[in-house]
Amino acid sequence: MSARRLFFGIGLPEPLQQQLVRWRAEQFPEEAGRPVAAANLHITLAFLGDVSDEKAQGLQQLAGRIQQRAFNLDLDDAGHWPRPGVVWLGCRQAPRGLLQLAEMLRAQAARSGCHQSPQPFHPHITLLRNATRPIALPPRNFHWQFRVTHFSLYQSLFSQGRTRYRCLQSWPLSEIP
Ligand code: 2AM
Repeated sequence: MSARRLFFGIGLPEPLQQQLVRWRAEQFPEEAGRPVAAANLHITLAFLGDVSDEKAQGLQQLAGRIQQRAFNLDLDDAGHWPRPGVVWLGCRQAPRGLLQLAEMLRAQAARSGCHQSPQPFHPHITLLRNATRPIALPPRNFHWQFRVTHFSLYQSLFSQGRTRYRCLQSWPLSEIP
């Protein structure tokens, strides 16, 4: 049976992707790591791994039942995880809506047999990969905000040496007060 590498995540508005890429180019020297392509900047909510079409359908149905409010996300934190070699952007205080959404998707994934990392969820946007050497992080004088109005299921594709994420389906978050 065919299996696709899938994850639930939050995409970024394109103007923000462009801003982040410009900022990254100013802040980090080339040797710091491999920059993630602008279109690939995202926040992973739940990583599913290689999933059969049948299992993906079940997960899509469950995702459609989630009732969750839209929320604002403040990007005001950055960090470096030397072991996986990741430089990331995140939030000093993650909004409750984000944590609840990830918690639900991760619980549904676990119940459907997708192994979930035992590490606590730390929402982040990976900016650089292969960043295994010590680096100086930029001063924390940056702040971007965007409204998260939907979440999506993505397929991770790798071809011709490049990773690309294809959005398979999106679900809206409610704006009702
Ligand atoms: P990362 O950005 O922290 O590397 C698609 O591969 C997305 O799923 C990436 O954002 C990646 O997170 C995340 N991901 C990949 N493999 C993972 C794993 N084994 N556990 C959790 N998240 C993973």
